[in-house]
Amino acid sequence: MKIAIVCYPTFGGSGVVATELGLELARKGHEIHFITYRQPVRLALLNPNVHYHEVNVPEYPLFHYQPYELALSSKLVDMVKLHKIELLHVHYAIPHAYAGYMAQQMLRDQGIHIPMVTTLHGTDITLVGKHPNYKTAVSFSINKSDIVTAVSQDLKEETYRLFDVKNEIHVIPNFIELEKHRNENHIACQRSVMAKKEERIITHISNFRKVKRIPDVVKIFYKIQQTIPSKLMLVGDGPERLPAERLCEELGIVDKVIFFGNSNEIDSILSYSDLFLLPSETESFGLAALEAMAWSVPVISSNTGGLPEVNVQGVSGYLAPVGDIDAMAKDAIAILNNNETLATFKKQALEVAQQFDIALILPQYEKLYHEALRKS
Ligand code: GMT
Repeated sequence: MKIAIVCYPTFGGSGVVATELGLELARKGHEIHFITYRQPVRLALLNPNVHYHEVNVPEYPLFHYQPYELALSSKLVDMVKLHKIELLHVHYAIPHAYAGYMAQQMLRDQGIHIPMVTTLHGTDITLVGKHPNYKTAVSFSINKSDIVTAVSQDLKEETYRLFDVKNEIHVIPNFIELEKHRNENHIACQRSVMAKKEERIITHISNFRKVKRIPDVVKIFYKIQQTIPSKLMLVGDGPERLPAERLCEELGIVDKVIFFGNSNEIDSILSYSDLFLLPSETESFGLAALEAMAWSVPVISSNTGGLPEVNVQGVSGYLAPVGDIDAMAKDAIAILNNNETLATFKKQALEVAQQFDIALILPQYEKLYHEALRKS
């Protein structure tokens, strides 16, 4: 099948999922065309079935806002015609589903019928999409999609609750490529760079936005390190990073926290981690938690959104209400306190992650692609 994948090329979860999905589809013999404004961070163009087409938005002083949707929909039309693409898979409703619908209409005018699959990732629904300024267009583009998927049952329910959506929403959870985690060659940096032998390594990875509750991450760690010799690895960058650095200073734990910024060493860091913290305000899935679990790292998270569908209470880790720093620190200490308990949780975290292996998830997308092609 020839498939165009539209996504955000950044470190965000939706871009990562879209890229890994495209790469795996290409490995299975599909021809994949990534269409976006920059080469996606996890995209290595070493596969003859993978193509990347950049969307350029020419700057013009008249425009206060440069019209990305316009450029994207034009690019989609051109690439569909040039490469005989059969299906559009857009990740993140705003503005991708909207631009995809426009491309479909332009192509229809030229006698080309191409179906569109839209995958909802979370913030396009729960944070940004529900804003009154976007809601009408988001509802419209979801309803106009031939197939709609959501990355968790919770996100599906939220979409029906917040929008006037008539379509069926199929739940296809995010996935992990477990083979990769068995390949030791990925481990580049040394554990000794992060912590002493006797110290536990605690990690958080995100885009450092308000929704991730970074101060909670720091405060939970502050409590943990009072009982357990440990270090905190903070990976990622965003508006909450600077306040977090200040908070570490205030709490006197600067020497126990490493800020990595946006790193390509995520696999190495996770491979040495003993615990992952994700106390988010909301999280439609929590891909970072799943990535940690795939490296046998137990998770302490909030019990919000789709997180309980990924992190299983008392099995892969523990969940607590948003903002309950004391409970999260107490649960973390319970896991880290002795080697046997930690080993049990590590083993269980991996077992839960195995249920999200890409080999189980990919066929679910392929099935829906065939359904979309039949419909169009
Ligand atoms: O978490 C973010 O702020 C990034 C955002 C995105 O769109 O890339 O992540 C969302 O999609 C991920 C992939 O499906 C999910 O794992 C995240 O839970 C979701 N984020 C939120 O719902 C806050």
